[in-house]
Amino acid sequence: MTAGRFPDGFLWGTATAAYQIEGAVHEDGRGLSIWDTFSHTPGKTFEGHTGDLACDHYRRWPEDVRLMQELGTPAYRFSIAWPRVFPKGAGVVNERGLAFYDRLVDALLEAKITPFVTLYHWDLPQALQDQGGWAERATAEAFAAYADVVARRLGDRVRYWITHNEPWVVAYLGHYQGVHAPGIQDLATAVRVSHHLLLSHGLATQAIRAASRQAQVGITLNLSPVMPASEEELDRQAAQRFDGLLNRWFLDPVFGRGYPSDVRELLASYYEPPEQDVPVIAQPLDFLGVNYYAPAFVRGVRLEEQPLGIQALTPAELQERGYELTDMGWPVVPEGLEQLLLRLSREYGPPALYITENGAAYPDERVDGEVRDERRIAYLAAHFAAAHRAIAAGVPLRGYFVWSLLDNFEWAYGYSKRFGIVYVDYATLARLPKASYYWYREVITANALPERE
Ligand code: IFM
Repeated sequence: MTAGRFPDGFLWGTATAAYQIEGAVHEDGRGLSIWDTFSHTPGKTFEGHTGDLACDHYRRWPEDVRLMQELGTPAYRFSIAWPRVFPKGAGVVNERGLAFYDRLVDALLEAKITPFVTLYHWDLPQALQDQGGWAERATAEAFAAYADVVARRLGDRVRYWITHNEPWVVAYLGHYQGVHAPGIQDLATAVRVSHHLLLSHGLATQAIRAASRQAQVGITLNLSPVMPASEEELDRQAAQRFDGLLNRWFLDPVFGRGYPSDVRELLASYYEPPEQDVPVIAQPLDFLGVNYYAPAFVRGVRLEEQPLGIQALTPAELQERGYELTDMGWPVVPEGLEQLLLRLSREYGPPALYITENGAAYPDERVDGEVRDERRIAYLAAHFAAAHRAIAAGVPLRGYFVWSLLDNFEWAYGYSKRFGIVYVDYATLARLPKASYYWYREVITANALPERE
């Protein structure tokens, strides 16, 4: 690899998720998801925002594919809405829902864009939640049945499959902190859920492989280096614990090592995953998807005071320590990405890695018909450079998906946070490529980082 250039065939892309962009929540027989319920519950999202209309991608997808084609991205990661395929979560397949993804896949291939399909990006059918959701083992089985149907339908054209997006977020933000759907606040439930998500990953991987011989299957985890607030023992132990909960609890079983014993012990009084499931989770993977935004900075709290003994540093504290923050209050630390990729490669030896999400929210404004998002360009440039250094050091990184193609529904933050490289005017739903879109196009064309000015 020559200086600044990425390997030939490197897959540049953008990423989105169904509930965040599609809208059309009652169209073509779609059933309700837990995010419909949650976002319509007063007080749960910023100013009561919902995904009812979102970016109206369900109707405007041809324009969005055109935007990708003009960008020149060789790949696109999107998710399938389970409640479009199975409005009740299981049972009768909704043909019209499947047909939407069929058309989208065909259009992408026509535009020479390789689809990366995520099967679960947080929109569980409400009907399954009504029966206990991910806290129930039956949901893992229903997920495998859904994976089977989708893989049989699209598997002749889709090669890359991602079972889950960020199971830690689903388990902890959805079932412990309760700030995501379904809004449960119970640690024991969160741990159970994390196990059923991992089990369902294993079952779905088997189903996808049985349905399509060309399938390349992976899982996307949100991973971060964890930094202690200080060198004090209490903080260092908290960092070790959080690394266990966030990173190792998911990586270790997926890579065939079983659950890490220190975390098992920490969580034992809440839930103990059954041993017989561990080999199911450990299906050989074709790749690991990594979502990286920032490291985690934590301080220790006595376990008698708080169940996990971990407290995240606040954005104000991070700023005091000199970190630049994005609009999410997340610190900009590109070296964290390099460090993470090196660790994954060294400790887990994945056959291939993809950065399945990386990007930043900034309060973009349209001025004279342009969005000059220089800070996003700087963020991406620094992270691309970090990825480049990791590749040069031997990490098998094969592609990079920028989050996100479009500004979209940022979950509990509604439309108040903009991550897109294309600006969406929510009053008209018009799309306007930002400066970062044109900058990214240059990177892709050159397959290299632009010369420094
Ligand atoms: O918007 C989310 C996405 O759905 C999952 N990963 C993080 C993004 C930014 O918060």
